[in-house]
Amino acid sequence: MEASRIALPIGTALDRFIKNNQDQFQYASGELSQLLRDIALASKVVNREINKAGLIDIMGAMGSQNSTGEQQQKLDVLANIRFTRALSKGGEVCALISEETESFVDLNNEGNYVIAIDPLDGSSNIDVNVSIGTIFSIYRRKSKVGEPINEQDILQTGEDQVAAGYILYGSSTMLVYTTGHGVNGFTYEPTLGEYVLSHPDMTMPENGKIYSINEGSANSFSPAVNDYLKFCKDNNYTARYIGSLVADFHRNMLKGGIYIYPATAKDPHGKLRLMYECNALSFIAEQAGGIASNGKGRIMEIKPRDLHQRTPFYVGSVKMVEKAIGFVK
Ligand code: P6P
Repeated sequence: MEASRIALPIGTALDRFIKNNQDQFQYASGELSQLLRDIALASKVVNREINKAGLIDIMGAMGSQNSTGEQQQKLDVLANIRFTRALSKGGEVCALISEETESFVDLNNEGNYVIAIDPLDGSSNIDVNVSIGTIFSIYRRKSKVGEPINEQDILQTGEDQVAAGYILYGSSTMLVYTTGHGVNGFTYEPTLGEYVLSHPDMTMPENGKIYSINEGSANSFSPAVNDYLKFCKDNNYTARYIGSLVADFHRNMLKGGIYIYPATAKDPHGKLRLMYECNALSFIAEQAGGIASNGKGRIMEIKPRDLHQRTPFYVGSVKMVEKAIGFVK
């Protein structure tokens, strides 16, 4: 039985919130707290660079590709450097999995955590000033400190996450995370340089009328997916698709809804990546009372085979995801 928590007031600084909730965490030695601070610090630097992207020459493509063959935007590379540097200096992370690097990065320190991160998701939206995000999952190292990093450290199932979160660089910048005790949202106050509690104990509405999918690919959706989309239209649902996963997910967290990226002709296993996109958002969704599925079962039960493995993704309000899975299963 969890000790009753004294609810912290809106406006509580992130550092204070982390400290007050540190004892909830099974490894309460403060390491995870430091790791969350390291992520928050890096996000403030990335946020600053995003906010001035239009003013200095960091917009546009690098002319290089990332590990999954996608065009790297300059801010993708900058964000990856910033998070890698902050996590390496923080000393709590021994290995890092990133969309931007082919293999895992051994940070050569004695940290007890492994992080999987998409440093800047939706980066193709940077040049058109649409919200983008950072997504991260945190795992406990399985191997002993001093032993080499091994596959058991790197390819962990979503159920093994000890924390997960996202940063949304939108009309305001928000950090939303869970350590398995509910979900809390913090809004960045730039004049203070602080994240402050703005959305305590976030819960995803059980139902909703917003569906989020790229219908431009409908010709290659399965008949079952198209049958579900017809159900949505017949029931006067609203279509909302920003094309930036964190932004679409966050809206559904607040208003209720479903986000779907199914298998398509171009991406027969789905486009989104299990390790650094879907697992983190699935942990958050479930902690907020939602559901996350690959169309057959829980995302968080998928045993990863590869760092950059893709999966179909159905995530959002319980009633909506259950309905959609009823069509596709
Ligand atoms: P499409 C961005 O590249 C991303 O990974 C997600 O942020 C977004 O939801 C999705 O891909 C958009 O993909 O194929 O609809 O352009």
